[in-house]
Amino acid sequence: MSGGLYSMESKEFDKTLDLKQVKPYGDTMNDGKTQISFTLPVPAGNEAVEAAKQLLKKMGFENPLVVFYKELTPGYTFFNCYGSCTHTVDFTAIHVPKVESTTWSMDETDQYIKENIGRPIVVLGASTGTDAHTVGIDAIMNMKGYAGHYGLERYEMFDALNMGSQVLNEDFIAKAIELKADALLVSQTVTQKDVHIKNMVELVEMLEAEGLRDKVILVCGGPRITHELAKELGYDAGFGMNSYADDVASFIAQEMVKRKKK
Ligand code: B12
Repeated sequence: MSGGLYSMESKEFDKTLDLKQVKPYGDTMNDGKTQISFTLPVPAGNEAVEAAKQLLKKMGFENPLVVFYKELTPGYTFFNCYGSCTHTVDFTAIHVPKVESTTWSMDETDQYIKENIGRPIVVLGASTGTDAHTVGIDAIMNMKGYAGHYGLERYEMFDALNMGSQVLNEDFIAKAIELKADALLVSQTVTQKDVHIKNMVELVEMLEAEGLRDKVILVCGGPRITHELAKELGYDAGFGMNSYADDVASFIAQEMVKRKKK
């Protein structure tokens, strides 16, 4: 739903909504009610509950409540809490860079490729570096797809190869050269110690060294990937959570045609 439509509907629903000062709500608009969970490295007990409440206050929550706690393992306690958020954000001032393409259905994209490119687009994907997570790249590429969206292998006009996980950048590039890939799809899930950034930058540098960077459409994705980060790192597009094969397929097809026209 677009921000504009959302604001109009919400304003009709509740006249006290001010999009310049938005905060969470649970029961009535602007009550700030928030659920939050975390683990503290302390044993369960009254002191632990008090520590959780004091932290909630420091986080800007009024009326902190611990509604559930459990010692997970000796010395580590998990908490479920509620509190009223005292902070607000200006929703009207938010601008998030997004991939600029129109998302079509599988049939529409296939038809567009037939009419404008005239051959299947070769796409190579992998979860690269040391990253062992495959579910994200499978969701985008596998025949059966994800959440009701068929993956690229299902498309008539995509030749898609999914190399799986823990694929080294050099092996990824070697396969891209062998297949004459038009587009490369990189999935990154682990972001600890910024390992995803190092890995993604290394790929760009290696592609540049091979003289390949401008010859391929380079796309990355993952739960903590944004389009803004992708562009910063030298990628053509970045897709985060709630993205599907339809989004990526449409982007690649439209981008290829755009480049052909240049
Ligand atoms: C399943 C899972 C695992 C499984 C993975 C099995 C497999 N075959 O993939 C196993 C148990 C092996 C595992 C291992 C580890 N995991 Co793990 N894992 C998860 C878990 C529970 C779910 C991830 C998932 O499958 N999501 C579902 C998919 C569909 O969502 P997605 O990946 O976001 O993909 C979507 C989008 O992001 C996007 N997308 C993704 N990739 C791409 C690529 C492109 C090109 C495009 C366009 C789009 C796109 O499209 C998808 C569909 O919408 C998450 C926690 C969570 N709930 O998210 C932790 C989590 C990701 N794991 C985590 C960690 C730390 C690890 C380990 C390092 C743990 C350890 N210390 O050993 C190891 C990894 C070791 C390694 N070398 O990588 C952390 C990562 C923290 C961080 N910020 O780095 C998480 C967040 C758990 C946590 N809260 O700590 N894990």
